[in-house]
Amino acid sequence: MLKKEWPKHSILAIAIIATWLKTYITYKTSFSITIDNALQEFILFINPLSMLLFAYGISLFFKSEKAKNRYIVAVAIISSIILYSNVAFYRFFSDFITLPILFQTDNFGDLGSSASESIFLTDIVYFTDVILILLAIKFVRVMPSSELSVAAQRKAYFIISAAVLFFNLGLSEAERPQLLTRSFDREMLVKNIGMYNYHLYDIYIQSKSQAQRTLANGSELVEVNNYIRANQPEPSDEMFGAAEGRNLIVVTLESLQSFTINGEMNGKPITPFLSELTKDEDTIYFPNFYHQTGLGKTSDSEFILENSLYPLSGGAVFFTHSGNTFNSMAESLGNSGYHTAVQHANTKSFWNRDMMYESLNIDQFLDVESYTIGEGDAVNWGMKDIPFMEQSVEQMTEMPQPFYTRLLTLTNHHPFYLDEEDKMIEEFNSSSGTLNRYFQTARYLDESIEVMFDELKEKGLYENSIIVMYGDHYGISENHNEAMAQYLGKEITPFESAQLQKVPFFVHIPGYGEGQINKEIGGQIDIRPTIMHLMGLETEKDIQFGGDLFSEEHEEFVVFRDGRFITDQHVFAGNVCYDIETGIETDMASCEPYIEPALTELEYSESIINGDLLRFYDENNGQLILSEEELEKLEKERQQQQELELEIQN
Ligand code: GP9
Ligand code: MN
Repeated sequence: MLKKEWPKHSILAIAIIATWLKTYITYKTSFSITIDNALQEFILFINPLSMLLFAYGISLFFKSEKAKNRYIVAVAIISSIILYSNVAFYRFFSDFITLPILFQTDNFGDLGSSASESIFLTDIVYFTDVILILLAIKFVRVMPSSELSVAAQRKAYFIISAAVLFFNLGLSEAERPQLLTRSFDREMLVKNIGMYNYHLYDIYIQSKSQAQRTLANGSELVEVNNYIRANQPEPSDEMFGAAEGRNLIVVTLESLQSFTINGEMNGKPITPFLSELTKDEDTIYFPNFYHQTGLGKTSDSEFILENSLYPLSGGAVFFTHSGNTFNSMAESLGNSGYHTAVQHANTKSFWNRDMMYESLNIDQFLDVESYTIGEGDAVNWGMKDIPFMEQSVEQMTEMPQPFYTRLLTLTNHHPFYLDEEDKMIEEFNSSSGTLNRYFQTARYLDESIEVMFDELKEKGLYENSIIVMYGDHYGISENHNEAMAQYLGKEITPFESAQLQKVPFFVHIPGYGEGQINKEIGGQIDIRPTIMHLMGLETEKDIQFGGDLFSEEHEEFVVFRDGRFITDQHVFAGNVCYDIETGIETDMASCEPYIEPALTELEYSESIINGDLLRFYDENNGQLILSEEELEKLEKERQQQQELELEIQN
């Protein structure tokens, strides 16, 4: 027993400081959280504090010293378990835990085995604060409590706690505007509001979306349906059915941005094959085409392509809503007699694909198990694209025809590593190794596409197929702006950043003969209607936000997942309106009329996903599936509306 008597709330103070420091040290040692400046470091340092003050502070309401101490130990243990679970999870998945992941553990096929490999005896250090607190309780003698002004002290304590919370939130808001309302990634949240607050926030967001599904009913779809019916462009007569009955091969060009197409690096073409293809008589190439993905990256692009819905603002819809009802392109083609498949040499549970593909009604998923990856066939994330293409085309020869298959490439993926023998051009010479290597992996991806074309021809599949290729999302993030500016020879403004979201989109129809560069401004949301119409399938009854890029009526309005948008004349980015031709800032009034519609589209799409609303829709007849009461209610509303109109007329 220590001789000296310590102030009354010593145990509480020791607990707060111990857990606080432990959390910060864990941030620095067990996660790779990117810190760009001193303010970010400061926010990271203080962010555990607000929650700890509150959680430990509850102990002030306990009368007996014993109960108080027990409670403090309980808080220390629970917070340690939360932190440590994240550490173990991060070792394997480089991500923080989010609720849906906990409920979908069976999707993480490898979770069980990887968990045991991610846990070590020495991890006991993550419980250092618990041990310290137990020691303090045993050895520190605190002054007996005086009943004096306990309530007033408590009040002061919680006012200070609240002040700390608001100080933290204020700094985060300054550092990362709209952190809690706009798109985000988990690292950014942990970095700004801290691990403990992040979990509370996550619980809030997830239970909100669960509640939305439970409370949702078919009548919510009425407004969305009306909006969509009013905005669907008619298919183009000329292109409708241009590829009817053919096999459909869709290739996802991993991380490929449009600047690589017809682009050079140190005098060498980056994508010689694809660049040549833009001039081909059987190819329609869209240079003004944008990705619209969010946190779900590749999986978001797949989601948009299959459904022509926007992905979610928070989290990957492949993870959060894989149980929903969808009306995918695969389902429609399947109903028209197509065999549908995805070919991707990665583990099937990545991005929860195995689950989601069931919901999208994809017949066959050829995952890593279906490929033979020999010596030297893998690099970076897995199987190299060239052997992948060779084996994929071989697999196609086994598929029942006509088939619709999607090939997901992998080599041109961050961090863009490549074996010496596969480097066909030099590295770039900027300060960013990422950008420097990107040119080489993009060049390799290009080569693999040529291999695919050759193989298709050799296997006799080429003539009777249509090949569609699109870039899934950016490869070079804004972290590399300086290097990118060096390459492009211009400063990367928010306008340029938005323009860098352009990804290639190719439609290649062997024998078509009228190939062209089509300057129509469009986005991934338009892929579904465009392809479906080429395949001769009507989409007039489908719930989809995109439009056929070949249609005369197609509207040039591309909404990014984060609310930025492009029109035929303007780019709205960073809350500034730019002229699309010059990139010069213009009057906000020019963008103003589009701000609401952009958000409306995103919100409608979000409500469909969160409410799982397509379960209330029959795409065969375009009818809503409504209950008796909903029908009655709608009928009443309609009558009231009619009466109102009559009154106005009189
Ligand atoms: C992984 C591949 C890459 O299977 O789709 O995913 P990304 O990181 O680009 O979303
Ligand atoms: Mn990707």
